[in-house]
Amino acid sequence: MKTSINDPFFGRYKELVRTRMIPYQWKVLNDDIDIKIEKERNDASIPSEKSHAIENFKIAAGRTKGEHYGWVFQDSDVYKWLEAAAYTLKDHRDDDLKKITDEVVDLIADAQEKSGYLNTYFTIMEPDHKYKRLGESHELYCAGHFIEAAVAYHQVTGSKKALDIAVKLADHIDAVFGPEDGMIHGCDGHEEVEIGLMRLYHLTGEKRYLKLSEYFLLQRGQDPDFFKRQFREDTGKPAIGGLYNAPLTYFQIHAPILEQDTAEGHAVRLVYMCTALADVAASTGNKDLEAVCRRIWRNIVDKRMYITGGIGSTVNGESFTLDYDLPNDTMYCETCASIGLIFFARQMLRLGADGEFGDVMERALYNTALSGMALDGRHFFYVNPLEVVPEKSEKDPTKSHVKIVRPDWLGCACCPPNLARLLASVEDYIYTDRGDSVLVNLFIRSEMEKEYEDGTLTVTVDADYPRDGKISFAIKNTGKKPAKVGIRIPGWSEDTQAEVNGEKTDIISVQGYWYIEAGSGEMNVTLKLDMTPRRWYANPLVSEDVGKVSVARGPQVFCAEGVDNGDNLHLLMLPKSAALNYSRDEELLEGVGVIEADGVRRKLPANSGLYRKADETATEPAKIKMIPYYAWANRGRNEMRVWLYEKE
Ligand code: FUB
Ligand code: ZN
Repeated sequence: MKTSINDPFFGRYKELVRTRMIPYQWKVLNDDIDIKIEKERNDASIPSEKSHAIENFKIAAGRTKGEHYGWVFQDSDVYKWLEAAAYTLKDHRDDDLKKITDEVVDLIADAQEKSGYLNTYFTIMEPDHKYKRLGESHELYCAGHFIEAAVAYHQVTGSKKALDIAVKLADHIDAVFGPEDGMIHGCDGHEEVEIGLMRLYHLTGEKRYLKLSEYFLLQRGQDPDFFKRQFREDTGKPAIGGLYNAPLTYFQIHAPILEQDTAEGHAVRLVYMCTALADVAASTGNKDLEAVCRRIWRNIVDKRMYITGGIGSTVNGESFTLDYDLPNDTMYCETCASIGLIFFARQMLRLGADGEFGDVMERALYNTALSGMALDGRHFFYVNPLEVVPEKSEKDPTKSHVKIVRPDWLGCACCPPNLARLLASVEDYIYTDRGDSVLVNLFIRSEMEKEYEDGTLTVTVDADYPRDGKISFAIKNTGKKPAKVGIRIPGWSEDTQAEVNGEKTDIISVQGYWYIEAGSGEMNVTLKLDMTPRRWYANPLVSEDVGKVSVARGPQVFCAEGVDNGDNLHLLMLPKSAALNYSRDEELLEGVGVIEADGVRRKLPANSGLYRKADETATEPAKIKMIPYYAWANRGRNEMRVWLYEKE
């Protein structure tokens, strides 16, 4: 299946990745730009003086001398950047960038040890402690990111060198880890290598990589004391303070993976684990693994996901907490976690054609993932709140992780290059090839081509989405056998209209997809999604959202900002009956939809005392103006709120 895009909305993002993110991040990784690197929360131990990521490789490669600097997983910033650059090169020939990326691959090759081992921290700082503190070491996590980058780079450029490093690394890991005597019976504290190994398996067809990925997954929870035992026994110095004491749930090792039912622990780890699990399940047909994916998926979507597609309710361990615990102002909602949820949804679509997977993918993509970056492509959120009062972030230590505006860069820079690689490859999420059918999951102007039986199936999507809900599909089948194209009918669209070859048609949706039989020749399908702005309410068990309402149009959740509505957004109320008026403002925030409503604002009482016997509920009219959530915090220091109080 070949896919290309030419989309007004994501086209801008892809250009931003190519022209801004890639060059900017390259400079940051080389410490070649004067920026302020912020700690992601108040914690003196966070390394935030510089990135040093490329320098670490130079030292490990023996090209320069010095010490490793940064997080123990700093290498992964380079790998994710390389992967993003690879996707960019697929769209655009760029000899200068290709020269840089080839040199990066050379540098990584030089940093790789003869055995195949690759990790600058341990090569430089603790060569005798490799794989001895897997709970914190991120050695396999980094390996997974390199393998992902190498597969992408090889696929785009044909680079044999990148692939050779990856194969050597994977073979080395395969020789060290496994159930046999004399091998390490363990896994990494942070899932990721499982994803990389599956990508290498898909590229090479080498079953050992699939087996190893499956081994690491099934190893989770088999020996719950493994990480702590390693910590106790190793004489090296801990690289990440506090991980020693992390609960078993943090690493998803509290129970054997086949017995896990709920989304527990560190959110990015959990969704990376599920991504690999769903991939292995889809690739092997293992129903037990599939059942775990489905159970954890249900738990996330029904009880632990924000309306913005954010996940992770607490800064403590960057983790899930409990069902319906979705605080709006102390949450985590890490950008990487929503990116991981998108990865997970994509793999779930291989396990079953269920529109909910597409709905969640779209929710996370258009809201929290995009909110992770400023419109200029050079500032990034790690944490994506649903409610911000700047002074509280500045003065309340429990909210130090809730940034008010996106920093230039972060001490822990996992999110910016992760977002770059997602956006640079967004076309890979639009379609799912299910063998007997092709699903269209996202409404992005694009073209998909697939060799099909005795001909070619082409689907061309024309859309200006999410600005407009009209989507046209030109389906061409040059073969004789009819092809099946499943178009996602979003759960949020209340009144969806359709035409086939100009004739109004009823939509028969099977689990959220409408299947079109495309015989030999060409046909045109038009979908009109209901883009009416709508109110959304949370399950009343979400205590934080009781009495509150949020507003969305299509896939986009909207929010109110202080710059449009004044401070003290908690005094603002959206009446149940107020019309939600939508318009476009091309001058605002690079062109956004705006929703306005006649609201009210609680008046402040004349007596400024803190407590009173009678509630003074006097209100005054107030115009409410809302913008898409992803675009918030692009106009300076500012209050923001997704959930507004509702007035009867
Ligand atoms: O541990 C590596 C990355 O750093 C995680 O994925 C993020 O959540 C951050 O903790
Ligand atoms: Zn991140």
